[in-house]
Amino acid sequence: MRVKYLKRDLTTIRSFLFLHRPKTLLMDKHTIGSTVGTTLDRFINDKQAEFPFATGELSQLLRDIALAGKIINREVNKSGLLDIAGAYGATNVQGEEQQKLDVIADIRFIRALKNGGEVCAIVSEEKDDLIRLNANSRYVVAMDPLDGSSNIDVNVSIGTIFSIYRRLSPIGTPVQMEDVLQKGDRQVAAGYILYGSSTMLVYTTGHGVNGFTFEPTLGEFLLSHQNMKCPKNGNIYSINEGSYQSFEPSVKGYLQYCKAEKYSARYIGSLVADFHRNLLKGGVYMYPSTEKAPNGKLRLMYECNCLAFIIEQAGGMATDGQRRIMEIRPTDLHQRVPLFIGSSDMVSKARTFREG
Ligand code: AHM
Ligand code: MG
Repeated sequence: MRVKYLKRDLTTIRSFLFLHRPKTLLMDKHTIGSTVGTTLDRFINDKQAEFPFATGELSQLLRDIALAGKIINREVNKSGLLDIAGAYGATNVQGEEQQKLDVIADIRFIRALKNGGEVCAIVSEEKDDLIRLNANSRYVVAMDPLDGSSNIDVNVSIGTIFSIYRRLSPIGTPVQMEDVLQKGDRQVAAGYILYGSSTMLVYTTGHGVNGFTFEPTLGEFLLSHQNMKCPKNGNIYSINEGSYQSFEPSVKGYLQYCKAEKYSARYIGSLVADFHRNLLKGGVYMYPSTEKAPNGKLRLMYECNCLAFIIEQAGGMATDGQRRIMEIRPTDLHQRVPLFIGSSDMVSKARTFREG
């Protein structure tokens, strides 16, 4: 009898304790009410306030580029569903087959920059000649609207690359070639948009590098990678080793070194994606001269200079195997140069093989 009462009491106590247990929340209030973070627009505005004589034109231009990036992101994301993947049926000035999305991205970018009104001229990978826009504007843009586009059909990451220069000739006069053919160290801003597992915009105005991830439901780029730094050293090398036989002895020598060091080989064949990975993890990307491409494949004005500016701002290095990329004076809109870019120790090491 006593045991029975005891059991009943215990049950009552347990029920009491259960009902009055301290409440544990499934999510703490910081997580549930966390802020969305800094939007790209807000970040650009805040940074502009740091320059006392800024006119807001560069900020507007960066916003125009971000808008074009959002539109291209939309097109890229549905490319498997619509008839916009695959070859366009024409070749560009470098004799490369254009993809439909190359052409779409080019049109979208030029339109966004034209409507924005802050640009006097554009150099595009997809256009033979200079595109002249508003002569009353201050800025020149060099861009590859969609890099790595041979990867579109197979759903692999691709990117947009851009460089911004301030014109040298007076505003209101026709744009001159000297406004456009400036060395990379004259860039006022540069960046890329990576259409990857998420879409990211990374840019610099010469005060460090910041990365923004696209939040599709808000339609905003949000600050996700503040003050990005490239590790000084790494263990990833990225190169199209299929062309090994035609590499210079110095490049072959460095590749032997990478293997002896047991580095990992990673090559997507999409410059922005390969560059982005190496920027975050540490590594070196190389496109040296080959038999097929004696000056390398990549273009100085809208592929190499832009990424060189970003990597230097992140503490890394970019050379053509010997010279600093940003000190090479362009003589042609579509000029090619070999590229060695990434962690400073790795790019320096590659150079030592050339020096013997
Ligand atoms: P593209 O501008 O025609 O897309 O060519 C540039 C691309 C880079 O993204 C990539 O790193 C390189 O070409 C790959 O070239 P390869 O296939 O010769 O390795
Ligand atoms: Mg390209």
